[in-house]
Amino acid sequence: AVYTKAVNVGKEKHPRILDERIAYGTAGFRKRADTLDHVIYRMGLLAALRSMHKKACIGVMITASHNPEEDNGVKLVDPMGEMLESSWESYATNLANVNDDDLGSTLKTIIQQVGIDPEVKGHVVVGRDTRPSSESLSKAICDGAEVMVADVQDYDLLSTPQLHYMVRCINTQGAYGEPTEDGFYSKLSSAFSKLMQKVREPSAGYVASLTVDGANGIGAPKMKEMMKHIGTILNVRIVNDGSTGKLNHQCGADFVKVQQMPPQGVMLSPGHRYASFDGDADRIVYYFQDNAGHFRLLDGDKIATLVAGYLKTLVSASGIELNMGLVQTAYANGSSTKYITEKLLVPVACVPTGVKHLHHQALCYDIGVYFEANGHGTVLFSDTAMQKIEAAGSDESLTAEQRESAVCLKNVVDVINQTVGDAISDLLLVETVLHANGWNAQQWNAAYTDLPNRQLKVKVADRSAISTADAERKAVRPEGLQAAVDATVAKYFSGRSFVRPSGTEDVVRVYAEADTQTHADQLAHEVSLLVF
Ligand code: NG1
Ligand code: ZN
Repeated sequence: AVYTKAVNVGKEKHPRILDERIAYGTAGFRKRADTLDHVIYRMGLLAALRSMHKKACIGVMITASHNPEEDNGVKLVDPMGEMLESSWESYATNLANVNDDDLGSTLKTIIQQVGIDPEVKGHVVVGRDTRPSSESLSKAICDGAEVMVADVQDYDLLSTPQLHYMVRCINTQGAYGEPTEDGFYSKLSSAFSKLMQKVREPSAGYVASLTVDGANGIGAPKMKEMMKHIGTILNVRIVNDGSTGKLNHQCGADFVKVQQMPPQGVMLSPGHRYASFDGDADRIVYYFQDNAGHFRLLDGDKIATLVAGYLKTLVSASGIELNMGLVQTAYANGSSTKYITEKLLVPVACVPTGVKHLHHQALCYDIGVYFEANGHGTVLFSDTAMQKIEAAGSDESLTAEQRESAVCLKNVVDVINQTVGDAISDLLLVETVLHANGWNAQQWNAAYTDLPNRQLKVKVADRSAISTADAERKAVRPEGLQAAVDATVAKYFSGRSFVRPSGTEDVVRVYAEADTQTHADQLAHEVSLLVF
C-alpha cells in the first residue's frame, strides 16, 4: 500500500518536472529551487527508509549553502550527525531520477536490497535555511516521510550544523546535549563563558569585540540568539543580517575567501576583527585590515593552525597522552602545511575535497582537527580522548595545574560542534583561543605568511573528462595534462597548481600559488588554458 501511495502522492503533489539527470554529490542535491520539489519529496521517502534501516533518527536539511538565492538543495544526515554514508548516495541518485510511475518499485527494490524491516517505524527530523523556496520544499520532505509512515519532526529554521547537532542529540538520548535550539545555545555558551573567565596577560592584545557578516542567511538570526545566552563577555555586531540584503550576494564566507576582499556592508577599521559566515552557517572565515592598510584573510587554514596549536599546548599542560592530527585538502595554502609540519610538529594528512573525506580521516586520531581552506571544519575527539580528559580533570595524582588544563580542555570540547563544521561554534572556539593567547588578529596572522594564491573556474564541455589521483593533486586524465601542468609550474618560484572537476558546479577548478600575487594569477591563468 505504501508503494501505491508513494506513486500517487508523487504524481499529485510532487510530480517529476526535471528532464536532466541529477546526482547526489558532495553536498547532496543542488539545483535551481523551482526544479527540485519532486527530488526533495523523494528524499523524504529515502530518509524514512534510512531511518528504518539504522533504527535511528535521520536528518534532512534544506539548503544550498553559499549558492545564489535562486538555488536550493537537500542533504541527508546520518545518526551520529555525520554525512550520509556513501553507499546510499546511489540509492538517492536512483530514486531522484526515476519516473513517477516507477517510484513504488524503486522503493521496493531498495528495501529488498538493503534488507529493511518494513515494520520498523522511521523518525525523520527536518531543518531549513532562510531561502524563500525552503519553506515549501521542507513540506515536500514531510510528505515523503509521512507516506513511509515515519514520525516527522520539523525544526523549521535551523543552521545546517544545528540540524546535525539535533540528530546526534536525539540518537544519543541527550548524552551529546538537549535536542532543542535552546539546548544548543546553552551547551556552547556555558562552556564558552567558563573559558572566557580565565585571566589572561594584562598586556594582551585581545579585545572581546568583533563584527560578523551573516551572509544575509540563517547564521545571522541564530548568532543573535546565541548572543542572548552569551551576554556581555563578547561584543558582536552583526551585519548582512538579511533585513535588507540578498542571501550570499556580495557577502558571506565564500565571497570573502574567493574574492579576497571584505563583503558589502563592511568598512574595515584597522585593528578590528571581522568574520563572515556562509549562507547556512557551516563555514566561517576571519579577516582584518593590517597596519599598512592591507586586507588580510584568516581562512580555514589559519583557524586550523590556531586551534591545533592551542589544543597541543593544553594537552601537554594536562599531561594526558593523546595523539593529534590535522587534515587538509589540496586547497590548503602551502605555507600552512609547512608551518603545521615544521613548527607545530603535528602530522598533516591531505584528502580529496568534501567534508566527508576530511571527517573520515580526522576519526583516525585521538584529536583530529580538520578544516577546508574555505572555512569549513571542526575538531573530533575519540572516545578514548574523552575518557582521558574527563578522568584527568579530577585525578588527584596530577598537579593542580594539570587538572585545570584538563578541565579547560573539557570546556573546549563542549564549545565544539563535533558533528560538522559550524560557523557559530567555530567563532566561539577562535575567540576562546585568541583570548587565551591574548592575541589580536595581527598577532594571530603572524604565525606564518600565506603564499599568494588564485582560484579560477573554467567552463568546459565535459568536466568529467578530467580525473585525478593523489588527493586530487595530480590529473591522471586526459593524458598529457599533468605533464603540461608540471612544466608550467616549474617556471614559477614556490609554484604549485592543480586542476579538478568541481563536485558542486559544472566547472573545472584551477588553483595556483606562487611567490607573488602576479605570479599566482599568471600561473592560474596559464594552467586554465591547458584545461580547454
Ligand atoms: P567543489 O565544488 O567540489 O569544489 C565546493 C568546495 C568544497 C566543499 C563543497 C561543498 C572549494 C574549492 N570547494 O566543492 O570545499 O565545501 O563545495 O560545499 O571550496
Ligand atoms: Zn555551507
